[in-house]
Amino acid sequence: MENGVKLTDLPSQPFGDQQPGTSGLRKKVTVFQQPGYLENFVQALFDQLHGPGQSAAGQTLVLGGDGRYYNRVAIQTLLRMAVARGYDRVLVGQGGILSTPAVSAVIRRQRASGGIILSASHNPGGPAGDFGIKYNGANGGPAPESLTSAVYQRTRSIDHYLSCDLPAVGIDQLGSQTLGQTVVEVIDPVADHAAVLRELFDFDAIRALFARGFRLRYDAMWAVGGPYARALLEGELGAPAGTVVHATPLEDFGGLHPDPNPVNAAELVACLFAADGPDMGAASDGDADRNMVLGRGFVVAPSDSLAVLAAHAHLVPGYRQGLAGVARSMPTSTAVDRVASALGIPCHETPTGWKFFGNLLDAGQVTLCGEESYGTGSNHLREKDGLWAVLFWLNLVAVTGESVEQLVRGLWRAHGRCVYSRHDYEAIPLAQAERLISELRASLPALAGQTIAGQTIAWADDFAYTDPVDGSRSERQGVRLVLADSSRVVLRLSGTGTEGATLRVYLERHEPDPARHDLPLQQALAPLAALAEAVARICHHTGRDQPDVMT
Ligand code: G16
Repeated sequence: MENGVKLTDLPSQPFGDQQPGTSGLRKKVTVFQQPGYLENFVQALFDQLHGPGQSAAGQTLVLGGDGRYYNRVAIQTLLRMAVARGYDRVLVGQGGILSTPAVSAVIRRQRASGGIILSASHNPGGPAGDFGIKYNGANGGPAPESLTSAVYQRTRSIDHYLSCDLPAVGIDQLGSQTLGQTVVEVIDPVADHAAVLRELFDFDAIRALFARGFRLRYDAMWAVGGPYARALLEGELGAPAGTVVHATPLEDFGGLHPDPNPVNAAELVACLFAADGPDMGAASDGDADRNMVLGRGFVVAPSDSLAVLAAHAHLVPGYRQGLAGVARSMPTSTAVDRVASALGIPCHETPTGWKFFGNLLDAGQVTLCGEESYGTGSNHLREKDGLWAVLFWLNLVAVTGESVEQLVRGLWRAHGRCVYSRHDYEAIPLAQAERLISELRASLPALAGQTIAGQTIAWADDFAYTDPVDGSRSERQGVRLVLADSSRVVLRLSGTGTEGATLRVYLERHEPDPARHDLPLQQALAPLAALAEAVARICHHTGRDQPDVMT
């Protein structure tokens, strides 16, 4: 065929489940290594975007990933398929590297038609680890559910894919090459993202902060955030060399779990709690969209982080005009709701998954958004953005003269503390998890008014969301048990795991009394944990009497 374009048959048995989860298709590397597996998904995606077998002429595709094992192989597969489809341009990050926020930045600044992100986010990498693929549209944000489910349907019916014979395409040197109808451009992974961030923050104030001796430790967790953080923090803002640690993206993330929470980033936490530790700590995940922020001897809860950023946004150049509104995922604590109500701006509650913020951001209804799962972002992109959050905190520390801890304590003083914790039960056999959730759902209608484990439930439901912009409806997004004083327990199954099911139990209680703000977290939340156990019978269904992770 023309330009070496060829049709290759796919195995006659459809691949197992290629249904995307909360954030794209995530599976073990070994699943992706099956011949035709990645091709099947990409063919279905391209068919859905351009019409079955139709050309992508006139379109620009952005391509990159977090550098994990299989990234380079997958990039070559995708280049062959994109060239065969006749894309005008493919912009690929040098070395196959682009963080998730960087893909969003490149799509928007280069006016691309969309982008493909190769990442399993915070999941471990390496030959025995996870891999993933996700499509973002022209707004720079994750594809909506309507597209991902259409792609999934198509993965089940196609029997061939379109590719072409190409020698391995060089992706390590910047520059352009023409392959068939397509110009493949190897781009600097950092440039567009850095340009977006430069427009938002007071770099002079942050530079002056570092010049005064302020010490930051940024742990990139051997993942893709390293090059971005180094370029801006050490390269432009004058932070001393060595501020960014674990900065080189490794294919297996050094064998660690690149998920920035106090459990996985224990070394960073220890540094911040050591005598003479740095003033601030931060970490980002595998694809650098998540962030964790710490003060000296102080861990900032993600829900509090969102609330602090919202409360002080007017102090940052990019948000000087104020916020149109804020949004949080349903399980995220209500700290930001309290700030929004004080500011007199709307606060939207969406299902878990960044894609649900997209319409609100596009319609100008919200400026900042965030999630309990260590994600924060704004209308500057359509992805959460780890480095953005760290720069926001640095900007606030620089212009208020307050420490990270003082900023959070200020939030608690003004609005009370939303005492909050998430309990994860990992790798539960699927059938057990499904039985637990279906029994829980069945029990919901009878729960209101009942006193269980000493707690009286005011109301209970399974969260459903109607998108205010396009009217689309998402049901069964998490069970909520709410008490009269607004304390709540939320239970849902994770959409990002690759082994069995992960049950997440979110506990929240509002504490107005400053004298009680420092009570040990799990102790303060123990009555709610007992309620979760009594209602959902976690131990009965799973045999577990303790969560695997508490954050
Ligand atoms: C993804 C989504 C996030 C969401 C998280 C939830 O994060 O992008 O918006 O909060 O999943 O994960 P789970 O369903 O496991 O609770 P990421 O960073 O994995 O892309």
